[in-house]
Amino acid sequence: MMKPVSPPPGSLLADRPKPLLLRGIQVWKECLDPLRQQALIDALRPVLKAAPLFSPEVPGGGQMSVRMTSAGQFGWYSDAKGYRYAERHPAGREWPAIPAEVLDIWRALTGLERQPECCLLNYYGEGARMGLHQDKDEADFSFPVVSISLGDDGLFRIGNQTRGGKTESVWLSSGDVVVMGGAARLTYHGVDRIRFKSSRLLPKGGRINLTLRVVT
Ligand SMILES: O=C(O)CCC(=O)C(=O)O
Repeated sequence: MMKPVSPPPGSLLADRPKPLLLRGIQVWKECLDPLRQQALIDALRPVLKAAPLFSPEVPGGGQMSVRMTSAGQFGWYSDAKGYRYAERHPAGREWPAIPAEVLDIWRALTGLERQPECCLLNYYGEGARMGLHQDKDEADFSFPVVSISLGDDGLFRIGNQTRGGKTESVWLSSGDVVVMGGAARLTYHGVDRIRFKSSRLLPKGGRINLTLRVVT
């Protein structure tokens, strides 16, 4: 199991309660205060301008209900040919850099020098969901995945290391951060639904999830 980092005084995690541990997944409730959440939204605005959201196709046909974009050296991408990382946005431009405010959270939660190469931004509008899946398009599973929730509440479902079996769920609220590392790195997970307009962080409602991953 990946041990939670010990926060130095004054750091992002100082005075925060210890994370919940659900099947080895760390759930840091209320990790980011409202000011930090707003600073993240402000930092994401230029990312969304440079790399607008798109609706990825899924290999079996159809489109995901979640709209996506990325920042970093690689963006996560899906179309009829399959799931993969791409060096460019579908419109042809390189992905914008990952904002420093986001990298600070990665560093505080993982204690790693190595930086993530992809910050996938998922936007859940009303009715959007994400089915149970593993994050396994990366080269090295010894690096954790860090996942930041902003905006409306989302019902996060946690499964097992293989498909099927019993699952358990937890509501993720704005400012919560999830770390999937160690033996929990390949745990199946997904988002069943959001509580649309449960938060006022995003003026038009919805949920943003930032998923940080080392890719190569
Ligand atoms: O939205 C979330 O909380 C999870 C996102 C996710 O599972 C993914 O991008 O792989």
